[in-house]
Amino acid sequence: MRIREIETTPYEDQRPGTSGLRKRVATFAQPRYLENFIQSVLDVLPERDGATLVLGGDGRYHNDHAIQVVLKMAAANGVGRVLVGRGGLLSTPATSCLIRRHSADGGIVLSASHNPGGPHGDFGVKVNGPNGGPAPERLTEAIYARSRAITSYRIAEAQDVALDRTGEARLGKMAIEVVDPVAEYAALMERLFDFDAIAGLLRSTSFRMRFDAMHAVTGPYALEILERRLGAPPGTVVNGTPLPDFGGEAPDPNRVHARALVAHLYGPQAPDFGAACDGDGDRNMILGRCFFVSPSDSVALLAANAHLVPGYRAGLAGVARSMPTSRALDRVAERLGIRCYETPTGWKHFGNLLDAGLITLCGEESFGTGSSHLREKDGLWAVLFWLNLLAARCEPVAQIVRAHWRTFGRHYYSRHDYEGVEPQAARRLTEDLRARLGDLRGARFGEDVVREADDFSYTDPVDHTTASGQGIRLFLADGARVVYRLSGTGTEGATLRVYLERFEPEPSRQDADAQEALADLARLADEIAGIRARLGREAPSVVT
Ligand code: VG1
Ligand code: CO
Repeated sequence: MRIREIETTPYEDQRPGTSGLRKRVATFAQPRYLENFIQSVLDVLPERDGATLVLGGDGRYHNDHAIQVVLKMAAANGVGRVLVGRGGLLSTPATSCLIRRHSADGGIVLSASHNPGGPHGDFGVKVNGPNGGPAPERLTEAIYARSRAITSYRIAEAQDVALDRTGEARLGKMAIEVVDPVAEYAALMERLFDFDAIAGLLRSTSFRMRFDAMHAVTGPYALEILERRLGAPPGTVVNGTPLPDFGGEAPDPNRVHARALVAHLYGPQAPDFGAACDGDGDRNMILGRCFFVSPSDSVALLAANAHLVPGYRAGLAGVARSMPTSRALDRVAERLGIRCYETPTGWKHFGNLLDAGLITLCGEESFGTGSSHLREKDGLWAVLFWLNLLAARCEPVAQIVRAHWRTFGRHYYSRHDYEGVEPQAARRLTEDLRARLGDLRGARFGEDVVREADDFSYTDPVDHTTASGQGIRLFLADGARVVYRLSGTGTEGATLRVYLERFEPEPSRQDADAQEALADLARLADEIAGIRARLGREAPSVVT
């Protein structure tokens, strides 16, 4: 095998965001763009020579090409062994699972997650460490620094590796193992959940569900686990074949992008349970018949009911949520007598807490839920957790959630996204808020009083690294909260996220529509920050 060393010059824009490097396909398709980034990743791997890596992607456009580039570059850079998913496919959680089970040194997921795919869509590269989790900031910053100084990359001159069948192959000295993308992940799920009870539920005539894979990576996983192993009727999984453009939709499991599933769950033929996952399989949306479960409620409810699930019967060490996620989880933690950590947005911040055994369950408002079983959020895991609860409690989804609200109170919650806005205007909006924090404390707006205002910063209790500037928080005197934050995963313009939360302890007032219950708060958030005026938008582009 001949190794070529190819001269290159740096691209200036290869700083990973909240979750890897995400750009338009056209950006990734520029000469040497992907190669520069992959060489930078390989250069900062602590133990590159003879290392074992796990490699896969969500099947989006450019996946096939990029996976061959990564394999050839890994071989040229002395990597010892690569486990790659058959067909180049691996969900993000399955990658995490394989890294851990094979004690690999890290992994690479080719995905832009819930962002649209296809030739005009997005592509991305996520890098994971030896614990199976997203690379921590010091690693992504090292990759970025390297990408700005790069002068050459190494690549093997070789034929493409056949990935359509499981088995062993070689590229020079490097061993390649093409693995079934589903098998080890499915085995892990069988150890965590009561598959007999779930199978009983799915096979009974009185229960029906629909799982929407959104033409993305969870199709093969859901077909194997839900239909083959658990015996759900054929057709339970819809859109189960991964497509390079996800059928033209953003594979984002929320009420906007998973419209068809939502319409089905609210329609005349509505089944009892509905769920969807995102492009790379780490997000989940949970629906009951005519009922939407807010992700912030979902993680709180899983924590409160974890004792019903075999893998969590021993109890929870602690829990964690990202800062903008509602405080529903905090109330459950209080009741359970365990700690609830509050971290910045992005799964990488849960890694140390999980590794140190400080937490067992964690979640984000952005449809992400997970646990210590691996180091990524895990969409199908959340779906199976819910199915296990439904089997154990024999109650409809809506009834379970309402009972939870009665016990713990309801946190009305919504996120309003202003996507693709002018970056400078968005930056200025948050900078101005930051500059006004002192004035905002104690300020009165009509009936509302701002009790506290700050810019969230976090010190990791394990390695004591700090992350600052993680979002502007306004706490109102009546207990409501508004958070403003700029997205770190977009590829065009900037996205302002406004997170709204209001607590309602009184059961007779817990059944309102969330948008109605939060309308005043949304107006206040606009009034304080001047969103409409500054961004030139009348309304958010996505409401979840
Ligand atoms: C978004 C979400 C965040 C999530 C991240 C990656 O980040 O808000 O909670 O962890 O996406 O998810 P941001 O910076 O755009 O708000 V995934 O499924 O795209 O890996
Ligand atoms: Co994702």
